[in-house]
Amino acid sequence: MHSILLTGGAGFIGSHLTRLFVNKYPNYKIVNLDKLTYAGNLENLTDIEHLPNYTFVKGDITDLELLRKLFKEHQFTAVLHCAAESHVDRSITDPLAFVTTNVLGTSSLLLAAKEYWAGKYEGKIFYHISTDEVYGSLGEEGFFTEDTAYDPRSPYSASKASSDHMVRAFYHTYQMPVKLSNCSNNYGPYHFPEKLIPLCIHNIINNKPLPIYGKGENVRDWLFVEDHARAIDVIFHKGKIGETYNIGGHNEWTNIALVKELCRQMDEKLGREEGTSEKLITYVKDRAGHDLRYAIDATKLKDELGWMPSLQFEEGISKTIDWYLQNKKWLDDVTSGNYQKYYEAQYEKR
Ligand code: NAD
Ligand code: TDX
Repeated sequence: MHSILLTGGAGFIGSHLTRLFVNKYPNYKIVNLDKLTYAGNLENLTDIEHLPNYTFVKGDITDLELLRKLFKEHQFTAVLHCAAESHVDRSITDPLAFVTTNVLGTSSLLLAAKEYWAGKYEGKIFYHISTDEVYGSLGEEGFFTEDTAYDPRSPYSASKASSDHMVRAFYHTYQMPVKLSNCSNNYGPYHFPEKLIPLCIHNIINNKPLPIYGKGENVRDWLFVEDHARAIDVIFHKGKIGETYNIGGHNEWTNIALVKELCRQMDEKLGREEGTSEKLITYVKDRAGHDLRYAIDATKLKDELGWMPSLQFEEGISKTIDWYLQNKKWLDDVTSGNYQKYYEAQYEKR
């Protein structure tokens, strides 16, 4: 039995995590605290919002008074901390927004939990969801393990690294019962179309250019989002207090190979002649400080807790494209309004 404060549940990964926990654990009470920034969307949760063990609260994780009030009201026994500013390109334009939410917000949550739990840590969990980007950039060889030294290189990854350090500082200094995981790139339904895969799906549907930064040779390790949520479930329930677990897909793709695979599958699904969508590929100016390669060694998670990815990439990406094709209204809704301004500022001037 848990009463859980889940932050950022209206975002991409948070909505999958909320859905998994609310459905799988009817005895748990899940309170989703989300500020509903451009990335938060309650449409992501319409299938579970009526369930009796789910409550939504609109609010900011930097609001310590609100956090104190919520801890008292709901007597939380656990925190699943997913809320963040998450897009590298936006962090290059507006780094302070990332420091505020990712560093100050995480520290405020830690403080509120520490005050409310007041040293009575039996059965309590503060789970911090983080990224592989904190480890920096790999060359052509090697993998990130849990012991790889931190070397963040973008304002986004530096803010996530800072938040990881604060979580570990609360463990060592105050014995806060923390767990952390660092995951590779996720993909799947409800992914906001500022990120590579949903952006390209959106642009292929609309016959718009597919912007590839630099030469498209950067490598990412892609994991289906539901597999990430399953890994968090396993670590939440079976992982050791004070430990970090890397989560990855064993699934490395250069950006250009990935986009060509998207084009191939979408031509087939849209009944377009083979090669039609590839013509939309457009090389644009590289991202500043663009990390070359991320790749996760998830051996610890497999050996200690038995988790492995369940989906092969070709199957996962096919499911993802189908979801976007069947949910054009979701895509149209999130790409109207402010999205247009973002898109123009990010791409038109390149
Ligand atoms: P997202 O941008 O889709 O969602 C973030 C959510 O947090 C949104 O619902 C937003 O409204 C909310 N939020 C933002 N600022 C807030 C604030 N101050 N207070 C309350 N809520 C706020 O992000 P995502 O891609 O789902 O990532 C979720 C977490 O997983 C992040 O911590 C991210 O660093 C981590 N992560 C993401 C990936 C990935 O590939 N997307 C990979 C590894 C780790
Ligand atoms: O238009 C684009 N063109 C392009 O070539 C975009 C948006 C991206 N790219 C490249 C940059 C990266 O090499 O594609 C790759 C993937 O880019 P993103 O989807 O922006 O993801 P990335 O920068 O790798 O970071 C993601 O993974 C780790 C998430 O956004 C983070 O939240 C997560 O922590």
